[in-house]
Amino acid sequence: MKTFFNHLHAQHQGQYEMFRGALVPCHEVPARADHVLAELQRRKLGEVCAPQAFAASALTAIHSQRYLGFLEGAWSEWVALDPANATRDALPSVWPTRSFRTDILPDNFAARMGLFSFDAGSPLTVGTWVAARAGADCALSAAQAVAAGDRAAFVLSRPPGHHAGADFFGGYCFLNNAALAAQHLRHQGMKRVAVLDVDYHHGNGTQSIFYDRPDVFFASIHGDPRTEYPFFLGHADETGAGAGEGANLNLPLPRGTDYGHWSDALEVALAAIDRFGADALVVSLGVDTFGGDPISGFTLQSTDYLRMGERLARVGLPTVLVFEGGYAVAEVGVNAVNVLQAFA
Ligand code: Q9C
Ligand code: ZN
Repeated sequence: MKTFFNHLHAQHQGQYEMFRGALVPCHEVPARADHVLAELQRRKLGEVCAPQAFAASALTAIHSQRYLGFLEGAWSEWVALDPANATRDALPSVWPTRSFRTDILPDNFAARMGLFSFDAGSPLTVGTWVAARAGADCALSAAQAVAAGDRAAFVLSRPPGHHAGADFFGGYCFLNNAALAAQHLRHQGMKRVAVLDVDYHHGNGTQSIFYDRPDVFFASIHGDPRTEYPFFLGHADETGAGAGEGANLNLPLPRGTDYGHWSDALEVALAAIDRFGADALVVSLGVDTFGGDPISGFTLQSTDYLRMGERLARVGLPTVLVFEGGYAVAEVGVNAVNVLQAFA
């Protein structure tokens, strides 16, 4: 299995995120991807490939033009406000909630940060655009390889993507790599694509992007949003809208869930994907379901990721696996690569 990787991921290096009234060190750090790469190389699993450079039209297939324009220029705007900002991360602090207008783009930078985001935990830094853009190229390249006949491909990119919507960032995510891969598979002729999100957190961005579409099925197994981030989406009664009715499946589980119960939900998701009749599969592969994860609540063990990978391979579909969350930094390489090794 090819891995699409670009060293530019490390250009996205947030210093802090807002947590309980304080700025605390970021969980989503460059070392995460470096540990996965090191473990892949240690086990000699497949070839590590640089991505191809895709045109902007591949991004506008998923994200709005005004959001992409904002993201690309955001760092220069931030530094133009005050040269001292060059040493600080940009975080939003004001949002247009219910009753506010989102159709008028404010001139004020802080207002646009809020318009295009949903939390204060996702710092925008000097290298965020470059890293996210290279990560998107990795996702598109993996989809290209699978559309051309590869059995599977792995996207090893940062920042992660599944919380990012068509026109917003949040949850450490800026460009939705899984959605870009799914859309590219569609563009390359796959008629029906399923996205299976196994990250601990509900993939609200991916769900919202495909919610009214009948050609992309979204299934997610995650911590119940009643108690878990991102809180405001991911309930079991969200089944799709309009032409997409029936093409969305959420399987929320309580804190403390172990692999035995988690894998029961996996069987439910895979049965639905089978009924949907997908031609290809995109897996949002977060390993923050690990018992040792510092911000999550499931109790999967490292060997469980071998069982997960083996089961995903048995689906038998051409598959793009996209790295998402996983914050137990010392174990993230072993856990993610266990999935890939068992899959292969
Ligand atoms: N201080 C992904 O796994 N913050 N994103 C939780 C911890 C948000 C997770 C609070 C977690 C986002 C891709
Ligand atoms: Zn997560």
